[in-house]
Amino acid sequence: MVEDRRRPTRTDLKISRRSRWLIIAAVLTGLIGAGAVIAVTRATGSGPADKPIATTLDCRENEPIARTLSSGSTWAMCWRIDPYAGLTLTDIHFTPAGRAPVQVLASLALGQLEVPYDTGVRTTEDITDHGFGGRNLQTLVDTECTGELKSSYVPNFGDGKVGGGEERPVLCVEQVDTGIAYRAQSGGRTDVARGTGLSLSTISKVGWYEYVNSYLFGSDGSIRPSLGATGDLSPEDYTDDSAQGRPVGPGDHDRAASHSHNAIWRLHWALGGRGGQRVEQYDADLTGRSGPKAPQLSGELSPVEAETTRTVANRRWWRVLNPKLRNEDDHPVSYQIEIGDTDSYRFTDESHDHTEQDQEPAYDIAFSEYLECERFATKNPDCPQRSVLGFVADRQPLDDVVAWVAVGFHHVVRDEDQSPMEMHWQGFTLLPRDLTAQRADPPEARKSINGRPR
Ligand SMILES: [Cu+2]
Repeated sequence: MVEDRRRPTRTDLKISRRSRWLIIAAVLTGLIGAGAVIAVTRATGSGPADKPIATTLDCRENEPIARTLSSGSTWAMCWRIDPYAGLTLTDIHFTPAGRAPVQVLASLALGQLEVPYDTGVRTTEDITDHGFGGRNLQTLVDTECTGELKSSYVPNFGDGKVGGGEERPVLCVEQVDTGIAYRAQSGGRTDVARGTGLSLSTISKVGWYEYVNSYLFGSDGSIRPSLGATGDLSPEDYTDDSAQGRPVGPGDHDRAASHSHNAIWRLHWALGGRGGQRVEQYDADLTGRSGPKAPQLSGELSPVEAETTRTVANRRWWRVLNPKLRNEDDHPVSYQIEIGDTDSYRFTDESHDHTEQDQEPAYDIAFSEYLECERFATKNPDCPQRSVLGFVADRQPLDDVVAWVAVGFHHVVRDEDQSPMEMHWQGFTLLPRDLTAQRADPPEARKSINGRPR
């Protein structure tokens, strides 16, 4: 992807990636005690707002997860292990401090993970061909998780109709420090607070790679899905071509092939409940005019009314809203989808003849109308359409919205990838936009500030 198409605001994602990497690396290498970086995890249901929302959740397979974070706000949801998608979160609710719960998503999971090598000799579709569940889903131990391990029944093969299965600890639930949430100094006083986040993660080993499938739910209502990759480089994928790999051995020897980790997440929206969801795209651009001190920009939201695919651009983001659900300022409640750092891609399954048009990235985000069988972005079985491009082809109007967020990472191998590989991360951010009329947890001295201060 060319540089000017990248979104400029990647700080949040980078910080969360780095801090998570530090935490995982430090814990795995035993350099720090668990308490040094990570706050003590509260038991499920112990927070003041946990009980009401958690007890209303009708979770079919496992007990609900609920945590009240530093802001006094609560996240609550159900979880299960899908044989293919792996960790699948459903009925995701956010309860801002002192307010009523708001459903955000009906479900959230990986929709595909493809790893094509630059040599063109190999590609794997890890979700549909191998699966993040089943035996690929790893049993976790305390060194991998400083919080609480949760068990689920995991079939050994497919849906478990044959071959049996086992109840195993596979989900790590941690409460993590997310740094300074806010700081404001004026009139001789300083208001400052740190934030916490609820981190849910599993590990799946597919071939030589081991993936950390992670979701971070922030005290600010944010959600950060991310995928970390470690394990080992594929010993079968080395090349003599210097344009398709980098040497990891001494001198110019042993060129490990470059490759891509093309991930896509499936987000079934349910802001205030399923249906009645609307999508908008925001774009801002220079007007060509200038004020006395700076160039003038013009930005606007435009409706995305029918199924479609879109690509990232500078100063572009999307939001899903429920026009009937309003905050105390009478603004519609929405969530913003921020795609940060990505190497845009086209799934190999969508590029059969490798024509010039085939080489263009297909999309960075797609919006489709919910259909139960449309679960995977490519190689989708038992459905009229095989892939996202097929799902959106008939341009149905959007109401029960599924967003497909594609984030690619082109992995040019370095010496540090041996061995095991340093963790590399890819992901994106969902931010609440106008869910509450102010931040969920204003300090006492700031509670009166809602609009231009008089
Ligand atoms: Cu890689």
